Amino acid sequence: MSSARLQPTACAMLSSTIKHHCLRPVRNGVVFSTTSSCHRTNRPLSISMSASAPPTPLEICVKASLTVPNKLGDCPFCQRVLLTLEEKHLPYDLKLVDLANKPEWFLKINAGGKVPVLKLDEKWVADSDVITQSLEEKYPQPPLITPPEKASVGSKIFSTFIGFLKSKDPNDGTEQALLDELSSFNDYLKENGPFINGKDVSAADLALSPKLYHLEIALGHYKNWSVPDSLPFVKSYMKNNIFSKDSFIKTRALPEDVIAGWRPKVMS
Ligand SMILES: N[C@@H](CCC(=O)N[C@@H](CS)C(=O)NCC(=O)O)C(=O)O
Repeated sequence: MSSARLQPTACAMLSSTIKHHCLRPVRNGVVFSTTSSCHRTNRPLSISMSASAPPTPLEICVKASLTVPNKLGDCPFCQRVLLTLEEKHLPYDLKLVDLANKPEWFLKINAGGKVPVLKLDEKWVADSDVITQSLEEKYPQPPLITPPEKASVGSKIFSTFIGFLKSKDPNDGTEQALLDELSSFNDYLKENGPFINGKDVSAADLALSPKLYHLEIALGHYKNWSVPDSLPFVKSYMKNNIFSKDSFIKTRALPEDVIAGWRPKVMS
């Protein structure tokens, strides 16, 4: 176990409550501990905490970086939950888990051995679908609900991306399958954007956007491929609407980790 030293400079500009959270000590089995608000230097406390924010930061186990010690790793499901916490202005403590060598304390919390896992009401909750749903119920403000009829928009992009990424045969149709999904998404955004539910970000964007980030980095690296210019709404959604959001920048994985994370799948 190692610990990351937190820089108190940014924290010092926040309230004493937040400052206390920023300087929380590293605990048993926890590689790194920080809170959601540590990096925000210019937000008044009244905005950075929701009305019903928990009295102490929510504990969340996430994947650790494969390439840099004490850094958040490349799990899109973890980023989805972190984005939800950020968008709801909920403070949290990250527990970085080395998935190649899962510690005992983590397997005790979650025998399934997968991240993310979030502690809510003294219970550890697994699976990003369940976690984000539970957060919405417990902390409804600001609401991030995507209407059911829009909730599955773009939901086939990730599987078709993986199919193309793993493909060794350029003529097997996997690239076209991905292009078809991206093209439908482009048409959808053109009619309904800029976000999946219109003008505001919602849960469906927070589920899809980490996957698009993986797509961009992994296909760029392993296939020298990028989203074509013929899909301007998808390109703009990624670059201007999502990837440039504060919450996204703060919770994204390092590109080196995304590349390292997909390597076994590409090589298999
Ligand atoms: N359906 C789960 C998937 C989570 C998942 O696959 N997490 C991966 C990391 S990206 C994991 O923990 N893998 C470790 C393992 O399978 O042993 C969710 O949405 O949370």
